[in-house]
Amino acid sequence: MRFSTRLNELLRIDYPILQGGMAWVADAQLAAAVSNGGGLGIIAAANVPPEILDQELVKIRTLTDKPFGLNIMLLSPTAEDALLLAERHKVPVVTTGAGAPGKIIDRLKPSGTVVIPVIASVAHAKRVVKQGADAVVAEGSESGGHIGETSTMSLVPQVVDAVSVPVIAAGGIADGRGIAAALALGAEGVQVGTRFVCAAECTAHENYKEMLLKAGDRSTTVTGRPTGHPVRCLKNKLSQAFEELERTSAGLEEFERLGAGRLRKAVVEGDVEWGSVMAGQVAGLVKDVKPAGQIIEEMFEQAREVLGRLAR
Ligand code: TUI
Repeated sequence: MRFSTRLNELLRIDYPILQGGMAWVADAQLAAAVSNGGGLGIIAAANVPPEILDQELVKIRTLTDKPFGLNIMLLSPTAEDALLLAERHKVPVVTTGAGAPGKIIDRLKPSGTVVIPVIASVAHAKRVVKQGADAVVAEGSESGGHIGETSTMSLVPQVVDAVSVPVIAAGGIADGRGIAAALALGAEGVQVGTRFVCAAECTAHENYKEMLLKAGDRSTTVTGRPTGHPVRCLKNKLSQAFEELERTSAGLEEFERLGAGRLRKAVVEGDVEWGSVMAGQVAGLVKDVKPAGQIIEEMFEQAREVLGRLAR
């Protein structure tokens, strides 16, 4: 059953849920499964070579006729290529992360592309809305991957008070209770990453999924703070090596050398000891692998139950 906020109209979806643009994880297969399940599936451009991303954008149209998105990671050297591909393929929705999306908004808005920056502070939210963003994802520090400093519980209501476009809450949401909480904070939708890594359609390595299924409430840590790009991931040998670098106040080159290629190593090769197993603090809530459509249905069913109980 449909669950409606302003986002449903903006994105032409049945459930106000976006799948996070997870580098190496969010491909056409996962994104199509989420879109077919009534949410907004998102392909991650990340550092994907343009010719491969081009193929993914062709592929998703063969897998779904529903709207979908492309996430452009602004730190990436391939961000400009991703922007060109978004234009060429007339991607309905573009989300951005890890930087200032002014240029992306300028280039994509005239053609009617919905642009939704992921932000981690009130100042950044205000700036992108002034630049023409259609909505914002307010991403709290519970999230996996590259994070800001403020938790979802504190960030979302402050962003809601600061802007008039729809706010999508991200970070710490893996079930219907999280959706209900996000709505209570004033969000009109949610973005979910970690839970969808254990979608049946997700092509991440089995070892990555296994490690997530075994994770608990204290399984994640944040590495790389000295680089200015802190990253939340599951604790393993790599995160311990990063902690050692921090203790010895190593130079930035040493962080870069240790970090290079680590996400691919975990997601594609399944090296969950020495790869970067990015995941949010809700890792401990992920207990099974099931189809993305079922994950969405069950999340909104539970949200409805919780909201009904609270209303009584
Ligand atoms: O971007 C993400 N999450 C990511 S990107 C990523 S790949 C990566 N790997 C290693 C190092 C860095 C990235 C894995 N996960 N989320 C969106 C997000 N954006 N989180 C935080 C921000 C952010 C931070 C600072 C956005 C803007 C910003 O400052 C821009 C400004 O102009 O103030």
